[in-house]
Amino acid sequence: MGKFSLRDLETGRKIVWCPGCGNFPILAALKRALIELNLRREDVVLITGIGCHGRMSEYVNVNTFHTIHGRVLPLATGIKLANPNLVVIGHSGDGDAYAIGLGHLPHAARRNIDVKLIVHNNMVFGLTTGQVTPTTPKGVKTRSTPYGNPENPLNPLIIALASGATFVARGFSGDVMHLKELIKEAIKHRGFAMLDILQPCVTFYNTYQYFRERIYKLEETNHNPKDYWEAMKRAMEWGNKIPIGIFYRVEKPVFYEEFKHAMNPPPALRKLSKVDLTKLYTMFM
Ligand SMILES: Cc1ncc(C[n+]2csc(CCOP(=O)(O)OP(=O)(O)O)c2C)c(N)n1
Ligand code: SF4
Ligand SMILES: [Mg+2]
Repeated sequence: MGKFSLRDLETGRKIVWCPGCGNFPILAALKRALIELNLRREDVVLITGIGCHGRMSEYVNVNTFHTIHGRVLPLATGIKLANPNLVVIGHSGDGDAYAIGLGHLPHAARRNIDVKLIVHNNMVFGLTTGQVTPTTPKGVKTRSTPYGNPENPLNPLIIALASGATFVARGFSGDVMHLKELIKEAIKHRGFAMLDILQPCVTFYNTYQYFRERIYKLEETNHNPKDYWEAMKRAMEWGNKIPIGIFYRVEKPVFYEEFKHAMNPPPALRKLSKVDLTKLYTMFM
């Protein structure tokens, strides 16, 4: 039995996502994962970016921060470094994480900041009514590419792997139980974890059927998540078959262990009585 129930996680806020949106299973999977991990609600911090996915912070009754567009990772980094006892989970969109916020991803990965980045990858800007993003497949007609997207999409898993991420996974909104397990594994991982979720936007880019016909699970193959080059190879696979599951998972020292001189104790855990502000005051006098 967890330390809180599904009812404790309710906020009472009206859910405004379109009926059938792929965000619903992500919300359900996250709540179940938090309960099954037996965490304390006060230890969980949920940070969201701007977009339809951003509503997550209004629908889960834990510590939340709805930040500005693209800045989920800087905020998550600051919170985790201030208090490493917290479980810091960022929810971002493909626009949020891979367009305006892309600069932050390689750095969080290479530093092995112990935060989780869960990307609701619906391959469009959902909230602003369906424009092209860096993950929209080539040729797809969107609100901003009425003749078809002329660009090649980027591959977020390859970026995470190439940058040194220690946990890289992909889930699908159409399989909520599998998704719940992936979220649990990402949260349990000690280090930077990126979970990209194929999240159909039923209003502007409904990919449910497309993915249902193509996805397969890595754990049902002989895939070894400790093998970096095997992970890279699987991450490149995109066509008639699309893998989901854990691509890569290894243990490495996390950032605050490498940064001990500034983290002893971490800022949020320092005794306020020991802080001498005299020098700071005199600077401004
Ligand atoms: C700095 C800034 N630029 C642009 C916007 C406008 N804007 C709001 S949501 C959004 C796109 C969101 O797309 P995504 O991150 O994929 O989230 P989704 O709505 O698909 O969940 C944009 C461009 C903004 N809010 N702030
Ligand atoms: S616009 Fe798309 S992503 Fe946004 S709530 Fe509607 S279906 Fe979901
Ligand atoms: Mg999006």
